Amino acid sequence: MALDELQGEVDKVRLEWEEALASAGDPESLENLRVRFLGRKGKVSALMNRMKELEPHQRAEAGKLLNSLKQQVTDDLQKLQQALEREAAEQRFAQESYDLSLPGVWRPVGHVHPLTQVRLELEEIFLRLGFDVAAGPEVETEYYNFDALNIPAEHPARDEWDSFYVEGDLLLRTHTSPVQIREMRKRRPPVRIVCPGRCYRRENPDATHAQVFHQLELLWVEEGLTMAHLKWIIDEFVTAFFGADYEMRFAADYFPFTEPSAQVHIRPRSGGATGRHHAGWLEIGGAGMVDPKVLEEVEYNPEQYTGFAFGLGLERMAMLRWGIEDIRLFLQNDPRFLRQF
Ligand code: FA5
Repeated sequence: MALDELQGEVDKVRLEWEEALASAGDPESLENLRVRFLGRKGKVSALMNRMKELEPHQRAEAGKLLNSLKQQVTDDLQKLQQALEREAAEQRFAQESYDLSLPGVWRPVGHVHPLTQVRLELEEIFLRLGFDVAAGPEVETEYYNFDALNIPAEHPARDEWDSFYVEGDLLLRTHTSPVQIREMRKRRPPVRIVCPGRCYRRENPDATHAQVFHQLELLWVEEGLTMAHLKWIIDEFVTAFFGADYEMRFAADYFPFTEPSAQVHIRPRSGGATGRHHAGWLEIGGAGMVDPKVLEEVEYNPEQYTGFAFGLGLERMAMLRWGIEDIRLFLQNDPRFLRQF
């Protein structure tokens, strides 16, 4: 084959290409064209194969011819493909419309459980007042839960009808007070700790009693502490947590591990209900001066040190704050309830 013959073939294929291109109007026919011209058995490749029929000195020239054809086909294909894509996008945009007034897609995000909110807030308040946050085991020995706290063997709480026993003398702690003993054993005065945690009692559940609930224990032991300091601390935290509209008072009570002991009551200063809150005095926990027998048990000298403690029900705090009337709601994990906090 001579060079001009090849030139003729190239021109023919080019012409065919240009005609074919003019009629291609969608991605599928474009792909067919690509195969027809650039595919392994396509027209351009067929011409390339014929190079070997040329004299060697003509091959460089022939290569240029063929490459320019191949380049043109490749460029045209690419341009047409881009044009088709652009056209398709424009068509789609013309058909689609956006209603900017539609509400967005709401993605549910979890949040902190109301009881955890109360716990974190109380921890924050007591940290500011100089207390450490401590923790103790939920499975306790009778010694820490009762004996060390001066709760005698015949006390009804020690009955298996009132407490959940695990085995032997192990039980689920009925209050957070055993942490007092554990922490006093670990530290030397001054001791200032709070301990929030889960407690368990064999109760008949009702709107204000659960079998699993939370307390926050507070303990301060140092030289020269009196009931007035206890009252001051409670006042501080009631104001910090509930606001200045609340006041507190003590009512006489009995706990084996404190002497004297008191119930802590709070109420709105106005005396009436504020918002969703209750009217009248409400008990939020127990308190008192640490009994000297308890101090002796941890080898603190009761002649030198005095201390006070209190235990609050966290559910009670949350119920007061938000006007929740049934304690069982905290454990049911019903999103309709939880979403409100
Ligand atoms: C005690 O548990 C004492 N350890 C508190 C204490 C600590 C007194 C330090 C003195 C010094 P009491 O059994 O009253 O006391 O419980 C304290 C609070 O825990 C109650 O006021 C109540 O808010 C909460 N509470 C008790 N039992 C339940 C229950 N079954 N369900 C929900 N909350 C409870």
